[in-house]
Amino acid sequence: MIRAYLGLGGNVGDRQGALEQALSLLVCRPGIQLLRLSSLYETEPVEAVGGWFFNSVAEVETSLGPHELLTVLGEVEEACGRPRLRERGEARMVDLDLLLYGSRIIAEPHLQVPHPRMHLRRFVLLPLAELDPGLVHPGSGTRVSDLLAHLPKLPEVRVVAREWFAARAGKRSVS
Ligand code: PH2
Ligand code: MG
Ligand code: MG
Repeated sequence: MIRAYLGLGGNVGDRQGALEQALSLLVCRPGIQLLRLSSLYETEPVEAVGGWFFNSVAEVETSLGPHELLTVLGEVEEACGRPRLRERGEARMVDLDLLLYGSRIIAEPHLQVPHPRMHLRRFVLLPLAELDPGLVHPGSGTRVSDLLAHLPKLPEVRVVAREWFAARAGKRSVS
């Protein structure tokens, strides 16, 4: 079993609903267990078209290999309404990024782990540091909390909700 970290984001429509749908689909898939989920953040777009994003980071345990996991993320994105063919930076319902796969470093045309821009992005590092500030970024050997400390405070990243997925799922089940 490998511990992996996934970046969740979206800036179209019901942003929280879309991320909840993606998580619900992910946890149904064999070989993926959700261990922890960061708070939900509202974040200023970085080199992207459209409005502010909702972002979060999920810590999962998986028996899937990195390529299989990437395929599942693409399938869940598609099931949530995101087209397979897409342009970089376009507005999107759901974007699921493989940030870290254990301490593996993978540099292939279609799979780069750690995610090649994660160390530059506050909307990734803040939720990740919330889960595990001492986690070491395998590319640079630097702790996530140290990477975060060296980033500027802008573009803005602000907490929207702490217990968002379990809370809404719980409410749904009693209503
Ligand atoms: N994702 C991008 C590009 N820019 N900006 C924010 N705030 N959040 C994102 O998830 C995001 C972005 C590419 O996937
Ligand atoms: Mg992305
Ligand atoms: Mg992506």
